[in-house]
Amino acid sequence: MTTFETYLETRNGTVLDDDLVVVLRNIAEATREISDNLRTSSLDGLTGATEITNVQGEAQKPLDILSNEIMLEACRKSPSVSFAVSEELDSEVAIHSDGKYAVIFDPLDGSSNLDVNVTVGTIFSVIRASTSGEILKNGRGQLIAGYAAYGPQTTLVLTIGKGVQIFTLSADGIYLMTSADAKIVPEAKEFAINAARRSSWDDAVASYIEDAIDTGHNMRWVGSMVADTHRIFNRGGVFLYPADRNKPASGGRLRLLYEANPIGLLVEAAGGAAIIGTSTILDIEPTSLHQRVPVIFGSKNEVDKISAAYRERVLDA
Ligand code: P6P
Repeated sequence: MTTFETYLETRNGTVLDDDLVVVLRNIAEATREISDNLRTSSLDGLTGATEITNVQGEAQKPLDILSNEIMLEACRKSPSVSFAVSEELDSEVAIHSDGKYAVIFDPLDGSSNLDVNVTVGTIFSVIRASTSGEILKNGRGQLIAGYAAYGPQTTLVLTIGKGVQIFTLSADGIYLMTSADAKIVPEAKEFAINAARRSSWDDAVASYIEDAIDTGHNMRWVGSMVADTHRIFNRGGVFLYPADRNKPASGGRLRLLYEANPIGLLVEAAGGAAIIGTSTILDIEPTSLHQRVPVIFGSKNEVDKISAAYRERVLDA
């Protein structure tokens, strides 16, 4: 099996520059360290919540803080990193004044699942940015995007510009390639949505879900986007976190820069689709670091049905 180090040496046939190889190696090392800390968190007093509320208005978990620090350390160890943007921090953090890449991440997504031992993940994205003014660029400017899923296995899923590769962490702490070119099947009969929020769905989503149920689709909702995403990579399906029709200005729950964009790039690189409605996630021009957007992604044929439903409503309006 190909090791992650061999993958870095060959760059998977892309032109990834040496500086980005260093960044990616340090991010992968950070995910290994986060994985190690998760495995014994109940033994190390790293469960529960702190008294600290983050910029999202959420109570930080000890592992949120620890994972954030581990990712920041990965950035500091990478001389070419100019800034770090984290879900846990109000604004970008200056790392190296002569850096040319920004690392954007959600250090521990789904952390509300930690105490119940459900899969959580780290989501990351790397863009070219020498100044803070260059950070807000659309998702098609991402040079690297990926996530680590901390579940029964620890898996690293990433794209460096040529398809999607999946690595599994071995017992001795080495990422081994388990898929050289992961694809999302275009058809699937499974959707992921929080059905408790049905009253907030717009008509396009409501009609898609109603049709899906009528045609025998199954539902899965983990409450951890990385876990739902990894299932879609494994067997297809569609994930929906639409905007609240009663609070359209809220944009939805998920964040553009460090959740929707990296997942969107991975999904498109694997032959899937990722939209907010009638437009694609990767073409949204960001206006703020913690901007929230509606998120619908997965099997292309399913996402196309939803996009068509949105277009119909725009035409009917
Ligand atoms: P809800 C986790 O907090 C998260 O950001 C995603 O990982 C997950 O898909 C979603 O929120 C769950 O949201 O409203 O079902 O709790």
